[in-house]
Formats: sequence, structure tokens, C-alpha cells
Amino acid sequence: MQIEVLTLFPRIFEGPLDESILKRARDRGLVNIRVHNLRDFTHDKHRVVDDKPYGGAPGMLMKPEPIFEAVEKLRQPGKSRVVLMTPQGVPLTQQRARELAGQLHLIIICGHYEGVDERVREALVDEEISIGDYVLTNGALAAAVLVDCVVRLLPGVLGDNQSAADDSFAGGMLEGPQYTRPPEFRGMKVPDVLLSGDHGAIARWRAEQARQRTKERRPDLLKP
Ligand code: JCE
Repeated sequence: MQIEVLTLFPRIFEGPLDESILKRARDRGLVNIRVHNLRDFTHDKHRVVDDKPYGGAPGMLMKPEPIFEAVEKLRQPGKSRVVLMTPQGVPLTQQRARELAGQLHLIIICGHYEGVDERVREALVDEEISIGDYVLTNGALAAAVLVDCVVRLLPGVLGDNQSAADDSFAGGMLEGPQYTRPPEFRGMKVPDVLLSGDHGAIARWRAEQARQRTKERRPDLLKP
């Protein structure tokens, strides 16, 4: 898979994409991620990327020209999916991430300021995604979250153990409590059943704990 990120803040991506599993995936050639500075697609002396909204509204919008120029240069007809990060987008879910992981070429536009000129949506964007109902200062961190979420699903990126963990979340329940050594720490004991060696009893206990925790914290996940 090839991913192009279009942003005004390319350095925001340096940290998240250059560590751990994402770094290894890139080094192994499982994904090719390029981060492009939208200012490089301007032609004026001051490399202006924003302007005031027509009709008078507070704040600034991203101008269409640099975004059009970048997408038209990078997109490959019939192959590229163009995604806009925006608070107005559909919420990111594991299901949507799996769907995007099946694409060959993603172009991710990070919104900045109060939004982008509507003609970007009209003419360039295939889908708009939000990472959740809370406010960020700009779209770059949202795009980094999307990239992380999609890249870990690409074939070969995770080991088998971690892939299984993904399946369990996809199974729609929260994980219950987990323990490692020592069996007693500052007076807090590991539940006896986990030390019992009775794998049937352990499986039943885990299922019940997961159900309780999900009911308590995320009842929305239990609804059909
Ligand atoms: C973004 C902004 C609200 C106006 C571009 C936020 C947030 N949870 C979220 N998912 N995606 C975002 C996001 C994506 C792109 C942009 N902002 C800040 N937020 C209203 C502007 C600007």
C-alpha cells in the first residue's frame, strides 16, 4: 500500500510514523508513506494556503488551489482513494479501517483552520472521516491516528499474537482484568482462578469479566 499525507504540519507525522510497529512496517516495505507539505504546492512568494471565508465567518479556510494541485499530481486514475480528515466526517470504526486497508493508494488530506473550501469536497474527496466526537486543533493528529489504525491491518505488519487481539476487539467486547507476576503485590492478590490451572474455569471467568466490564463501561457495544 502507498499512503500520501497532505498537511501543513509535516513534522507532526515524524514522531508517530517513525516508531515501533509503523517504523518496522515501513522499513520492511509493507507500506510506503509519504508526507507532503501543502505549502510546496503554492506558487506565490509567501506560500499562502489559507484565506477568509466569503460571506464573513470567523476564522480562515484552506484555499482550494494547493490541495487540487497536490491531489492531481499524486492521484493515479482508478487506483487512489482520497480521504479528507474533518470533524464533519463519518466516525472512524474498525470496520472502516479494514475497508481502507484493502486499498492500494490512499491520499489523506488533513484539514486545518476552520475547514477547507467546499470545492475540494465536491471535486476531489471520496470520503470524509472524523476520529471521534471531540475537538482537535487540526487534522494532522487525526490523520496520524487513521494511518496507524490502517497500517497495522496490512498483511505481515502484526505478529499472529497481536492479530488475535484485534479479532477480540472486533468481537465487540472489552477485555477484562489481566495480571502478570508477582501473584501478590502490595497486598493485592491475583484472582485464585487464574493460578488454578483449570483452563475451562479460566475461560468462563474471563468471559464473565469481559461481559461485566463491557456492560458497565460500554453498554453501546452490547446492543444489537
Ligand atoms: C480538525 C476543527 C472542529 C473546526 C481540521 C479536526 C477532529 N475528532 C476529530 N476527528 N477529526 C478532527 C479534525 C479533522 C480535521 C480538522 N480541525 C479543527 N475542529 C471545528 C475546526 C481542523
